[in-house]
Amino acid sequence: MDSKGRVLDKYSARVFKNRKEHVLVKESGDVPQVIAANTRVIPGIMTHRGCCYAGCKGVVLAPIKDVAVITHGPIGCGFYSWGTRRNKARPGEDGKNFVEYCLSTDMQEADIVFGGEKKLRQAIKETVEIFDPGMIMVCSTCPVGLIGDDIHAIAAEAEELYKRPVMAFSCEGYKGVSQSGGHHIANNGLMKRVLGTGSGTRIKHAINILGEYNIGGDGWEIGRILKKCGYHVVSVMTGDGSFKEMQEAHTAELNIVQCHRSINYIAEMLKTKFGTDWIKVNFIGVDSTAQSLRDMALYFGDQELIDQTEAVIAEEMEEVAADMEYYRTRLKGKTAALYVGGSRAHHYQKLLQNFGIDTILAGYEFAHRDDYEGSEGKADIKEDADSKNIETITVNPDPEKYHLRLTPEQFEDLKTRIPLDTYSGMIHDMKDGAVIVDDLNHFETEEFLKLLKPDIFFSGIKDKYVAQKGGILSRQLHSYDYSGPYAGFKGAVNFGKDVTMGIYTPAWGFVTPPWKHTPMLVGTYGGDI
Ligand code: CFM
Repeated sequence: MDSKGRVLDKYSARVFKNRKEHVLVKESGDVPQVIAANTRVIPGIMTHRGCCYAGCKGVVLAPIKDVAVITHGPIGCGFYSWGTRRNKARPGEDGKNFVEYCLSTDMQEADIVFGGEKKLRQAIKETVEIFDPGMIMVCSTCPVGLIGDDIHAIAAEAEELYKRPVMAFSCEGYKGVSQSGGHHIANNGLMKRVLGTGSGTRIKHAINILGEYNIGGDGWEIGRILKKCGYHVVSVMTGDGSFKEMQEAHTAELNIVQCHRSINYIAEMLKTKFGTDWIKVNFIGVDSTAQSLRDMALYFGDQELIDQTEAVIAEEMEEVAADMEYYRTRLKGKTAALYVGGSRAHHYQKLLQNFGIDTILAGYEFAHRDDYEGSEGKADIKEDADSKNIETITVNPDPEKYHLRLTPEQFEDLKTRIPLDTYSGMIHDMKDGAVIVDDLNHFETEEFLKLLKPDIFFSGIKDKYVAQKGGILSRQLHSYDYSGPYAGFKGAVNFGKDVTMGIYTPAWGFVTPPWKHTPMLVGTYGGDI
């Protein structure tokens, strides 16, 4: 029996029937493999997923530094979405940076019984008086949807009163099956009210960076490289982002997409509305960074830009070559398992390859089939009740701002050479025999780790200690364990250094758990025997 069979064998027939569709062993050959994804977790299974509010407020909206985001709900949701993600930001043009604040209506029992609208009005008023932000966003948590507070009406009223945009997001935690629904809701809101609403006109070699959240400073490092190549970055969505910059998103000639899962909706809607093409990039790993830069230059087809790109790649590669080689000698031949949200389990495989580390298991928490199977997989995704629960908005070409950069012939030609308007997915890049797991749960994590014995398990705070206490090195790919940046050329060296330090300091492997030598349970019988 293979590892998949051995792990799933312990399930009851019903659970087995469900989970077997979410686990694949990569097969050789070109036959596309299908995986079940973006479906409900079976009740009772310990999943590592988050909620819709986490995806909307925590992931997409919170990094926008010049917007004050108010969590309408009991304080716990606000607290747990406060600073737990390392999306760093510097004050913007107006000198403001709300990223480090946690604004919440702190709903109490009386508000649940009698309604929380009064409190929300008051919270918006205080936000205006204390912070005077250029824009306010309100995000709902579960009870708000249950009791029916009309946050959209209150936002419209406040907008009128305070003469500034106030947007509301109905992103109650229970909507959809994971945080992925929240990404979609946030994308819809930004598209409706923010993106491309400015008055600027197209700028040469201007780009938007989509799906880059500046975790550990990644976005800053990517921005540094892009500027050196000669690009003008109009806006970043949304790491260290600014709503004012996003309003000018239509002035870009190209959109580059780092995290496909969280923002593919915007990439496609910007294409429909403004005609802006998008390409899939990956700035994690030195070779993939170089490839992404080359793809971008090829899109523009400008010789000066192509030459400058090559010069930047040569210079940056040269700078990191000795360190990369050193860490490669220390890490070559090691194996890794990766389990992260919806894109990093793919992106980081490229960086691991730079050090000769093999990925033997990879999985996403909440990705959809196209993130595994590639854009082709999207064609036969069937809508279910949960996905229909998330609004899909329709956008139309903007009569004034719509502009196609390429002729249809140029587009078709480039499509064969660069990832234009398409994403190839994770499965495509995995080795034969590697295991791919969707929504890897706590039980399966423990079992797969015991069976496959990777040298490193890359995951997050919820699952990290299970591995670590089992003697397997664990590094967090969400927060980078407070290190970083890991993106680009220099980031790759930081990553190599951190992993090398971890591997050669196998502290947890030296610990003998107390139950190995001391009985853990001591007790007496109570009552009459
Ligand atoms: Fe995209 Fe992200 Fe990810 Fe994601 Fe996330 Fe994140 Fe992530 Mo944590 S947007 S899908 S919802 S790359 S917070 S910056 S690390 S799970 S793999």
